[in-house]
Amino acid sequence: MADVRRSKLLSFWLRHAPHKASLTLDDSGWAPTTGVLNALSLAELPTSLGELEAIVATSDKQRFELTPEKDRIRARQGHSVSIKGDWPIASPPDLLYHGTAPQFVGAILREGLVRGRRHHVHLSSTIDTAAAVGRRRGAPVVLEVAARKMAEDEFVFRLSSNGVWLTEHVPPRYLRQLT
Ligand code: HQG
Repeated sequence: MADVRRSKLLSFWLRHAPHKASLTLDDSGWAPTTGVLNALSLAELPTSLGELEAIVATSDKQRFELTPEKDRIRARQGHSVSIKGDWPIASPPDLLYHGTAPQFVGAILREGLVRGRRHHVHLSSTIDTAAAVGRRRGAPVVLEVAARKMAEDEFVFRLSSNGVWLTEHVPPRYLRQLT
């Protein structure tokens, strides 16, 4: 599916490697739409603005957003490149969830959830979504995060506009393995 290829390329460029598409992201992660369309064309995936709008609108996880003027585009979260971001600080529910793979659980329960190359650890508001994230790597393991307790202990949570909860580190004392 060409749209999946386009979507994967957009994720790669807008989260991790804008230089590969000769793009420069601003502090909030925005890139010029014309630059992205040019890069798609150079990647032999010529795309009209209308097609790009459709990819943004139909992305299953609502990964991208366009400005109302459609002159800029960005990934809503998931970056490893250095941007400031403008994800609003938000007050989390009692519990959030993280889906992962069995081989990571030992390390996670020892050192907590770490963000690795990304800006944040990604948490989901439902067990089902967390299980789907974990399933990308095989049989999923779901961890419950005592998010409200963390917030009470001064950990900062942010909420991306596609509903992913973001925080920098979850120490093991706030984690409980569910599956
Ligand atoms: C694991 C997808 C060992 C962590 C999804 C995860 C998500 C540790 C992996 C988004 C660890 C990082 C992000 C520790 C964490 N020791 N392993 N201490 N702490 N890990 O891909 O959360 O389709 O960077 O459990 O839907 O899996 O790309 O993060 O397994 O929202 O839009 O290290 O990516 O969205 O992997 O997924 P990732 P993630 P997209």
